[in-house]
Amino acid sequence: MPFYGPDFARLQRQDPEVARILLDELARVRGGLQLIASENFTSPAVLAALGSTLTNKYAEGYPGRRYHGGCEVVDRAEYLAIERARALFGAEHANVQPHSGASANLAAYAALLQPGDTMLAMALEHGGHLTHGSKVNFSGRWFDVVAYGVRRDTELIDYDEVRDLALRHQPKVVVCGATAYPRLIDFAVLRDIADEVGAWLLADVAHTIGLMAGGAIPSAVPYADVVTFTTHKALRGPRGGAILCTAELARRIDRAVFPFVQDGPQMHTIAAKAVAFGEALRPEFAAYAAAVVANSRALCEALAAEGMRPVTGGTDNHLALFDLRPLGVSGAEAEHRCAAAGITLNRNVIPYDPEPPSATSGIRVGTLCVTTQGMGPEEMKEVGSLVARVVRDRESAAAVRARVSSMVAIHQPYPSDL
Ligand code: DSN
Repeated sequence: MPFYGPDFARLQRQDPEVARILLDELARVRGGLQLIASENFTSPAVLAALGSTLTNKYAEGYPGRRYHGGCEVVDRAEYLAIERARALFGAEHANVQPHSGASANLAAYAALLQPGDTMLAMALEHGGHLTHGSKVNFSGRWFDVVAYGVRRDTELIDYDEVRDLALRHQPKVVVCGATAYPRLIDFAVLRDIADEVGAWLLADVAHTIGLMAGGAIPSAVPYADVVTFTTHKALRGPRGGAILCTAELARRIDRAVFPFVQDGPQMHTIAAKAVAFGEALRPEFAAYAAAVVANSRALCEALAAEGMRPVTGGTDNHLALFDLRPLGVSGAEAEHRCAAAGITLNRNVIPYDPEPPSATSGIRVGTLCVTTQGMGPEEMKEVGSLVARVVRDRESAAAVRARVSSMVAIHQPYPSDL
């Protein structure tokens, strides 16, 4: 049976143009190495839920309290997703309706802040996220944002600076979580800081929630009032967001998601989130999360051995950030050279980067995809040397691509006999 299932033949007959795009994308991921730190490969079971008739159902409101009729079946999917999320993270309350991480953050801010209120969050250029107060995002336009960063010498979060800024600016919310920070975040210290100034602590752990679910790194849930996350990164679920919070904030969060920020939830995605949470509750997922971190360390060491400087000196999670200035190649050029060899990664600003985001001095790599494909530390050593070879020498792209093809041929994300 072809991977996309029996209905794929119908799509090919009806709309060959779209069918071609689906096949070409499958061929792209099958033919190369995916090192984007925020991507993963969902299971066929998650894809099956996503491709289901639940996409048709309008279900504004919450299970048992809908504004549309006929929700008795989809209610079961949402109850299941909520219960599994609560069990997985030991959370008092879960909202599984946010369409994305950005929607989850928008709802969390709406629950805790009024426009013009002050929030303290990590600067985008030091590893934070667009929705943590960037000037080009709603969060930076609607709130009075005070940014903290990392120290120049250690490239680690400067918790003394966070405390000083909190005492000086008295934020209503302290935001933590990052998209390009390779180390653990000390949620206990941030909890203390938030308590000192009477602020809420919001942890946006979109990148690391799957590692927390698998027990590979400490969880933010016991410390934060609100935890936002995406379900498609380390958690390996469908594209989407979710929010965990204390019982005290449950009603505020629910009302912020619906009706304030969103209307009809995507019930097919919620069913797929339930599938992913169910997968993450299994013991195999803990093994996956541990393997992701082991692979990340191995890849980081391999690239460091090739002369790339790891920001902070290493990694504790699924990603690593490298300063390429020792090699004399910009992040953008490295991204381009890797792409020519079938290796997908992204350029990334490094802390105190003298280059603009369009060029950058760095790259970010992650091991979520390659670990799902079954690669281990030995393969990471080779991946590190292939990346370094093509970054140094663009003429080696064809040779590197050939080796990449052989590696992924025996570690296919989606075998064709599914
Ligand atoms: N910032 C994106 C990334 O980490 O790739 C996710 O929102």
